[in-house]
Amino acid sequence: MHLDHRTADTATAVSVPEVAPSPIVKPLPPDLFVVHDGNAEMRWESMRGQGYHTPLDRFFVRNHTATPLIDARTWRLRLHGSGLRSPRGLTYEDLLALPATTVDVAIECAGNGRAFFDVQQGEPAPGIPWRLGGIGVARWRGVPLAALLDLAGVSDDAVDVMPRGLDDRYVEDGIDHGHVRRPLPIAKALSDVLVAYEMNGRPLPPDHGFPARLVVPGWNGVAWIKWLGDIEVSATPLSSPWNTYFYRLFGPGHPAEGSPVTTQTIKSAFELPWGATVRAGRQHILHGRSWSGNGHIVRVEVSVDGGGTWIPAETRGPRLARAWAPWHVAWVPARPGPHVLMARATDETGAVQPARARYNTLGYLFDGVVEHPVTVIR
Ligand SMILES: Nc1nc2c(c(=O)[nH]1)N[C@H]1C(S)=C(S)[C@@H](COP(=O)(O)O)O[C@H]1N2
Ligand SMILES: [Mo]
Repeated sequence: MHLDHRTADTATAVSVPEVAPSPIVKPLPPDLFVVHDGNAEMRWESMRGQGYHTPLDRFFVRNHTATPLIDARTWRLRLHGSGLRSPRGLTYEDLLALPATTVDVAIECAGNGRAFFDVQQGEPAPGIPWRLGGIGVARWRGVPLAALLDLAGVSDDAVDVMPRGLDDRYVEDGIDHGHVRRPLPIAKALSDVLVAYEMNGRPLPPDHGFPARLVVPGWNGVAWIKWLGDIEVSATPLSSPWNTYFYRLFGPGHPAEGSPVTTQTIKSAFELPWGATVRAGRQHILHGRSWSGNGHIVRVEVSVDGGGTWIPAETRGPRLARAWAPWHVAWVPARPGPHVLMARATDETGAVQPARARYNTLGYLFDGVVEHPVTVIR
């Protein structure tokens, strides 16, 4: 393997990525997605009958600007900063030639579930009004970040690691926040983070970060920088708008300066259309999945009477920590009319989904029990 020893300056001369004609490259058929401007939410009914992983054709997309089309032949990943003794650049071939690891983990946007702060709690928050489809589980393959930093001579005094994307600079309300980037503490960076180039056995699709993205198990989606261009390793603390302002919890019960969102929270979803129609007097098997950033799911209960009584659901298949636990429960609806279905999960730390989520001004980490409307017909 020939590692590229070009310095930071010459390595920035890589060609500027092309921008695709639409913000998201892959097709977004309405039976698989709800589109929110340049972002696409998976419809949960599209997971019905699927295996453990989310197929790529229905995997949610969250872009601050638009998917860039990057040429792997000219692409370089630049490792630089005061915390490295031998900064270097890697080509796509270099990356593929290094020993790789595979993990099955979920990526979830911190704003997943935000719509329910408004519709269930009367506490609207700005941002993409995701219901529960801002999550997916994939099999990711890539090189441990620890191995790359080792090659670049990470020093003992390194404290923060800042990956940065090659997509356009993010401009909001006339403020240019620069390229999407967010620091990770060195301890997390050296533990289980991957520089991934494969998703479900395929090269990363353009919308999910081709040629390489970060995989940060258990941490919220924004830490998983797509279209990696460079990674700065610093001996002094780093910050970006994505950890000082965006993706911070502000509001009652939170510190005045806010606290950064790192791990994800606990949630459950039914693999049913929103407002599904079901027939009375016959048995239905309700399927769903629950997940938590804290660890694996130990219990799921379902209510078909708006929270009056709870029935234990049966989990099937794996229920990996940092991915999800598929489950099902039988239901024979007796009475026609509108019904509310609820699912409530408990994880290995004992965390249970509350009836009401704790509000924060930017609407992150909704963990409340979601009221899923269905109509029972004769
Ligand atoms: N470079 C870059 N990386 C990014 C983003 C982005 O806009 N640009 N969005 C982040 C956010 S907020 C999320 S939730 C995830 C979404 O990953 P996906 O589109 O592959 O599902 O990517 C993260 N990485
Ligand atoms: Mo996100």
